[in-house]
Amino acid sequence: MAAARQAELFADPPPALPDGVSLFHGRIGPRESREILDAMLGVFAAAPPYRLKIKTGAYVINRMTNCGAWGWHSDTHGYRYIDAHPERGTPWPPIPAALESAALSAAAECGAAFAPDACLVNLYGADGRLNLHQDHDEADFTWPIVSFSFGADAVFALGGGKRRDPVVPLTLRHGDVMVLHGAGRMRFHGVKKIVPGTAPFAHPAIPESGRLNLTVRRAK
Ligand code: MD6
Ligand code: FE
Repeated sequence: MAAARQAELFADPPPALPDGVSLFHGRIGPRESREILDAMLGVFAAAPPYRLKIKTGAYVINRMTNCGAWGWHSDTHGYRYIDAHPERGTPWPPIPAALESAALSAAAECGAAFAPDACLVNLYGADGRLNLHQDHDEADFTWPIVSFSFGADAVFALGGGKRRDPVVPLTLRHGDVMVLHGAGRMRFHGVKKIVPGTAPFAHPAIPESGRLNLTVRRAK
C-alpha cells in the first residue's frame, strides 16, 4: 500500500459532531491567546478565583470566577447568577474585549448571534474535572454558549439531551473554541480529565499543569 494511502487510513478522522455542536480547533492563535490570557490576569485581580460550595456544603474541585455583568455562583442556597463577587461584594469585571470579539465571531459563524453578559471562568488543576451537567440557568436557551480552552488538553465528554444518554469523548486543546447552539445547546457535557504536560506554553493565568476554560454566554 502506498505510504500516503496508509497515512490517510491511520490519520484521526475528524469526529462527526452532532447538529449544534461546533468545534473550531486551534481557532485562537498564540498572539490572540496571550492577549486574552494577559487580560484574564486583570479579571483575576478584580475577581479572585474561589471554590464554590454546592447545596450539601461540599466544595467543587475547580476554582471559578466570572466576568461580565452576571456571574454564575453556587453556595448552600443553590445555583444562580449574581451581580457581584461573593467575597468582595464588588461587581464582576467586564468581559475582556479580545475575548468578547472572539466569542461573537465564532458564534456568528454558527449562525448564532448573541449579546454576551456573562463569562464563567473555570480553573482546572492537573486533577481537575467537571461532572456531567446541562447549563440551564440562563433565561433563553436559543442563546449560544461559546467555550475557550487554554493550557493542557481536556478530555471533554459530550452527551445527549438526557443524563443517561451515551457520551463521546472529545479532546479540547489550547486555542480551541467550541460553540453549543441550537439543537446542541442543552446537551449534557462534562470534563473527564486534564492531560498534564500538553500545554504549548505556560502563562500565569493558566493553573500550573492545568487548564483554563472560559464560557461566554448571555444569562439574562
Ligand atoms: C469546560 N465547559 O470545558 C467546561 N458549558 O471546562 C462547559 O461546561 C461548557 O464547554 C457550556 C457550553 C460549552 C462548554
Ligand atoms: Fe457547561
